[in-house]
Amino acid sequence: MNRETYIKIRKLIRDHLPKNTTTFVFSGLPIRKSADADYPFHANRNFVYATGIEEPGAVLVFDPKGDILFLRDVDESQEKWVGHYMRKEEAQDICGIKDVRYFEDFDKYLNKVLESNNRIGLDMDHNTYQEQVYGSAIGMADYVGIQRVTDVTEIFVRSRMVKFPEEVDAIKHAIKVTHESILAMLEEMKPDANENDMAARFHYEGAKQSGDQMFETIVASGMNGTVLHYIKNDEPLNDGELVLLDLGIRVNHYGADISQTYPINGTFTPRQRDIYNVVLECFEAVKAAARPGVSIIDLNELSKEKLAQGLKTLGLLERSEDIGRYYYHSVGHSLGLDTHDVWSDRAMPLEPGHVITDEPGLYIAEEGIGIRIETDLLITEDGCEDLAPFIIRDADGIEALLKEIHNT
Ligand SMILES: [Mn+2]
Repeated sequence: MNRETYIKIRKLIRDHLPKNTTTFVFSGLPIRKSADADYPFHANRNFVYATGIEEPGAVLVFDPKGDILFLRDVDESQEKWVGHYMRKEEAQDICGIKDVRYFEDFDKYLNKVLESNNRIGLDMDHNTYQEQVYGSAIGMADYVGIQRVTDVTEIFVRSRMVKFPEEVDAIKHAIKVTHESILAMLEEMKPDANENDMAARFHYEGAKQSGDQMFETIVASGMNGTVLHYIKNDEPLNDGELVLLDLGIRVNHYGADISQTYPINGTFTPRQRDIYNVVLECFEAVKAAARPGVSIIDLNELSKEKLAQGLKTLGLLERSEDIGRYYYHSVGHSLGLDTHDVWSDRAMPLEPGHVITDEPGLYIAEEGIGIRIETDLLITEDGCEDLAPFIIRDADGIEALLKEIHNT
């Protein structure tokens, strides 16, 4: 996103911040993996939301006089080991904050703030695992005294739930890359190949377009498809079984969350097709119902009804209230900078600008069948927009697509 968007986002946050408060938002510090190695750094999403910057050890300050960004002090010898440290000019260019300083000036600045009567605003809902003073909200609250602190997390949550058009564009781009990567990985889908052939190809295609995994990729064939978050992805693809994909590429901080289910040999069995169609009908019903005023709980109740109805027709279920045997998650969640993005309440009515997933599924363990279909919906004034309309989901269309991909 461009710097004007980040300026807009910070203005929105600032408009909701309490008066006479100086608010600090930490990017966070890397987490130690083992010995002298850290996990790849992943900044506090509220910090990224307001800056577009993924640098560790940075602090965004909403000073009553204007925004200030502190970057970690440049360490040229460390740069030879771990790579580039962001400079002032680069940060200014990305986020549009003019007053960028290095951390060596932070103490002096903080002392000035503490001498004033201002309260301290902190985004408390993150980095609780970090103990370093100045590295985290917790450390800072300890340092300045908790009685002087106002938690501003809710302001970020409320703001992040409703997406700016530029954020929707970023999600759409991630979905496009995800779609292209799925088409490529289908070339690897054939009996006796392995789940990891497909997963590796998906990651390769995403990386070629500067993407990484929004969450751990799920390539779950046969019985594995009945485990909601199966991520081992190392079993053979068996002839006659289905493979359930739940995956998303993230590009420029925003990612997709898409699920598709395919017959490994290219053709659904009649039984698989019947169950698949129950899920697809539910998926379409949720899409038709998603609009302002409806809640995620409402959509989930609709899903349970639809799925139960379908399974009764197939003779798999007698009583609707037993649907929990075959459907045991919720039909959707908010999507944005996080896969399960911030959300205040599942009973809250949807509003234009929300982005949620539509992902019903059925998991028939006794038959080794797991099916999930998922897209990402933008709630509009009078309904919703499917952000992945180009993905083929009907059973005939899927079989035709697989024929084309495998030249059969
Ligand atoms: Mn999802």
